[in-house]
Amino acid sequence: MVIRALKCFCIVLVASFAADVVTAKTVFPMPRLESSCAHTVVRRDVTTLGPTELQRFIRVVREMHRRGWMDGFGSMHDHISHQIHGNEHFFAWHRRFLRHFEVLMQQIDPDVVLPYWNWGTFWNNPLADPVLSSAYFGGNGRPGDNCVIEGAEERWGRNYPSRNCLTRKYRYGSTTGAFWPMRAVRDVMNTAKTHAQFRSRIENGAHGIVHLGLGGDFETMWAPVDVLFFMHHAMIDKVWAEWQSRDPTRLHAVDGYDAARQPITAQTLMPFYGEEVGTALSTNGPGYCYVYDDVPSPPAFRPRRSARLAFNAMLNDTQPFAPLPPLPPSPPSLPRHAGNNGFIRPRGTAFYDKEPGSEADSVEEYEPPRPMDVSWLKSRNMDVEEAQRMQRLVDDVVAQMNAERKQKTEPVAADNQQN
Ligand SMILES: [Cu+2]
Repeated sequence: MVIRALKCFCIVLVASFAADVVTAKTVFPMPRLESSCAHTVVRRDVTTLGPTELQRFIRVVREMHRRGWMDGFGSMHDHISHQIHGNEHFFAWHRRFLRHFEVLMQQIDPDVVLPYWNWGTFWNNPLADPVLSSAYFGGNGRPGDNCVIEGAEERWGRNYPSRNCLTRKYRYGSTTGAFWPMRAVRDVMNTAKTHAQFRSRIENGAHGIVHLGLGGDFETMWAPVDVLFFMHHAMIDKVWAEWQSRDPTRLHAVDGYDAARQPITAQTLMPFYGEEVGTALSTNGPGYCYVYDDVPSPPAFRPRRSARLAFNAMLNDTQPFAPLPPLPPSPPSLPRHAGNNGFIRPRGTAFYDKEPGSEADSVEEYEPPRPMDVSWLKSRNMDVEEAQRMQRLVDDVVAQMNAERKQKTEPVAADNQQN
């Protein structure tokens, strides 16, 4: 009876939770990470989840929302935003943040894994992206109040930074504008040599354009109130993991600076979590324990003793909620798919059968993403010059893609003339 009353009290506390990370600490769980990996899971493209898997994922995030945890993530991210953006904490800190989210998901359903949103698939026409449809996470907010009223987050409210509905407000009214094609992202992967270069180019390019394009809460520092934030950042994390996979030293060392212009090393502590940056450099390092479906897995990781000790921090392990009743098990994933370079491939019927490029190929010419507004870049403390350099890069890559498409059709015309 007493326990029951306490539980109710917690829920009331969560429901009235607002605007303060100190409040968040008492009701928002911050479990420690495990010091090893019992097993390693595969993060997959959300559109390759089967219907049952997708339903389980949606069920879990709805429960997280009900418990007020999305407000906790939004508040936390907003409170330390200047420490984790625009400097070399960006990648490692967000990897830790996503893992925090995933661990809380697994407190509700241990078999659910965070999927990623591959905005590269429909970069040229995000309106056709199933992830932004009512079958997944919904698209634009409705006219007038910008509330999201379709998809997994249909009619969600939020309590941070104020009581309102969850909003999105597409950059051009009814459209987001284009995102980055993967070819331009790979161009950055191929040319960035240091962590600092890579971080700055990704953060001020492919990463920013998605936040700005979706608008509403998504373009603010409390964007983590929207689950799509975690799926967008899982994609960014995957891009980092792919860049890391090209040079094993990137799994052990970082370079660059923090917000106070102090050098960052693998021993620097991450803001808020208080764990060493080095502990977040490998996706399947202790406490992280995941790989991406189309990125080569980092080698198995043996923690140094000091790394193990670094999982400390002012974290508590409150679990004030009763577990949900069990769900039917997901269909198992195929271990390996022949002819796929040994990458782990999802199995099963995808909820949505994507045909990569089919949408984009029907248009005359690809349009590159439009430049991000200087005022928005400045309001988010982003690097205006880097964003402009990235704009030139993506413009060039898209122009090249258009030229190649023209070439593909022109030889046919030449042949016809000869006949
Ligand atoms: Cu962020």
